Amino acid sequence: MSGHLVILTGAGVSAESGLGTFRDTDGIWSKFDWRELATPEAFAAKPHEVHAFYNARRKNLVTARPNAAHQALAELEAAWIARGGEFLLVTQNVDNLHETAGSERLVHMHGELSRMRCTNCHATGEAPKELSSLDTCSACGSTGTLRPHIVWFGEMPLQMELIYSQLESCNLFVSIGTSGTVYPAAGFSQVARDAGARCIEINLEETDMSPVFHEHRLGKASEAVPAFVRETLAQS
Ligand code: BV8
Repeated sequence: MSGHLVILTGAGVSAESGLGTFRDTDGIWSKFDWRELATPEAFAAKPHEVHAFYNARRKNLVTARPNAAHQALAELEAAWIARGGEFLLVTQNVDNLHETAGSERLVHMHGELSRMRCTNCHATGEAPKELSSLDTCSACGSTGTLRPHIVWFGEMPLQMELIYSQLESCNLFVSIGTSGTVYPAAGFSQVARDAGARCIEINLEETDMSPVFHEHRLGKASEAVPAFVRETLAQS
């Protein structure tokens, strides 16, 4: 077992850590309208409401802990690299549970709840508990230019060149806990499959992207991911 492994995670991997998913029955977008809170237009129109939405979600990070799925993925990364393999974990999640569990080869393609960005000088930094439009950027001194370092709808996700180069050269692609609804992430499985990778989907239920995958493992991430990692590492 080695080769080039790319993993994509979504909100389902953090569900059992108590952080909400987006499109499940009681998901975040069933309570909030993403058009009003997760677009640059919304931030321009109502910065206070958007800051409040992200400040409330950032607060949840204080008590959230990685679950067995996050731990297993960190172990997989260490073992895979120790055996000479190539590894990248791409997450759509904006929480910090993968890095807290020890994942290092990690890309947050939709940004990070714990960080902020200045729209004037583009410097990023650790966000305070309560970020607001009254705050001043410590890098350039401008006030009212700090925003959550989050990729909103209509904005280009981060590190896309790196992600596509990894997808086009991997031989194993594993998608975990994502509904496969949001692009470009939803298209990653097809890119990997077209490049000849074996594609595995681990999720609570089938998704719109399920037909693209060679193998499906239905179950809760905290159970299905550790089982997958054990099996994968046993195929030494
Ligand atoms: C872009 C940050 C172009 C915010 C997010 C029509 C209109 C408008 C836009 C579009 C459109 N058609 C296409 C688009 C583009 C749009 C898009 O795809 N929209 C969708 C809704 C159709 N995409 C974009 O706008 C992207 N940007 O296209 O830019 C561009 C081009 C050039 C130049 C500039 C720009 C940007 C997308 C990023 C948006 N930001 N989040 C925030 O977090 O507040 S998206 C949001 O959805 C989250 O980031 C989340 O990560 C992401 C995906 O959701 P999932 O992680 O999959 O979560 P979900 O709840 O959906 O599913 C959870 C799954 O887990 C379920 O399947 C469930 O069964 C499973 N599960 C639950 N519990 C468990 C479990 N599995 C295992 N175990 C469990 N215990």
